[in-house]
Amino acid sequence: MNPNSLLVLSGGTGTPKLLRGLVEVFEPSCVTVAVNTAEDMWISGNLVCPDLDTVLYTLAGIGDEQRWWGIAGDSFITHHELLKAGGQELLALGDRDRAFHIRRSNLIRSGLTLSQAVDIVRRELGVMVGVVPMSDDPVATTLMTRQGPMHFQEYWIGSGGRPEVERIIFSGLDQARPSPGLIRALSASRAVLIGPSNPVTSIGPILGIPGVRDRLKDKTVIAISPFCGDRPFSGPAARLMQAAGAAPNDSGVSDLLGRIDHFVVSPESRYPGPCLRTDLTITDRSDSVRLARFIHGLMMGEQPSDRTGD
Ligand code: GDP
Ligand code: FO1
Repeated sequence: MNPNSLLVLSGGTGTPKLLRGLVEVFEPSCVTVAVNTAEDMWISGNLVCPDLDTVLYTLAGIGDEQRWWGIAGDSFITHHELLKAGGQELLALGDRDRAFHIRRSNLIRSGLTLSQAVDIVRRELGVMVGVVPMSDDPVATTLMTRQGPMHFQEYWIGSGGRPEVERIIFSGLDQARPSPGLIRALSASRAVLIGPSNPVTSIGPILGIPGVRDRLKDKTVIAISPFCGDRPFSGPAARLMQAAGAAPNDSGVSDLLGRIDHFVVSPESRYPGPCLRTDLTITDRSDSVRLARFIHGLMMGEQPSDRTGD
């Protein structure tokens, strides 16, 4: 086990924001990011992996850091032509973004696994950090709503996140195996960082892969909350946490994540358990670097003075 190696669990917004700084503070070759694939979808004949793509584009320095999806400055000519021709496309796919989907899907069609295809695209993008899908087996997030079952993207984009969610199902998760890269990182890493991602739809599937939670037992687990006080920084985390039977706050985050050695919450949080408090707002690169240094300190055994609840 390498004392400096770090496994990061990621979705497609909060954790990518943190990754910008993390790669400046940690040696890139010591970091592996395992990314949620339960929101992936085949669209217009190609596999779209929103969380994997945001992580890769962010680390390659080409991501759209306003929307936190797609490529900065991308055009949408193909998407609009398709709609004009009477076609449908649930996600607005940018032209350059689509080129990466085509490249990756062709690699998969030629017989490679998702992991192998992602690794080729990662290297082509010049990304030095390890980026791996959580699994090569398909997992799909279905939200059971009052209007019937919906794929995550149908709920979030097709219906604007409005339908009331009663239950969340991850089809295929029980049979999914961790990807080879995730298995390697679980063996090699002393510490696991659960990034500030949605604990239900982004981190939930990664921790839900049979065997993964068990492998965290001998690790130092650091978790960064996606909440600012009583509210998530963005997105549907609160509603989806309630649908998953958890309180929509840091206590619910902690319940969903399980054992955590260092739970980092915002200064405004009313979390009653042991935790560390620091500003979790990540607006620009400097916020991200500051938080990454804080995490590095925790990994090196520094005990910040603002630890409470022990
Ligand atoms: P998704 O895949 O797009 O849902 O993205 P993630 O699951 O990676 O991240 C979504 C979560 O990121 C939301 O629950 C937000 O509250 C959280 N988030 C967004 N911006 C920030 C931020 O600046 N700081 C922190 N700590 N969390 C954030
Ligand atoms: N989110 C949107 O709200 N509208 C879109 O048109 C959209 C397109 C899109 C295309 C590629 C991609 O990788 C992500 C895209 N997203 C879009 C984001 C995505 O639907 C979700 O925010 C994530 O799946 C949540 O992780």
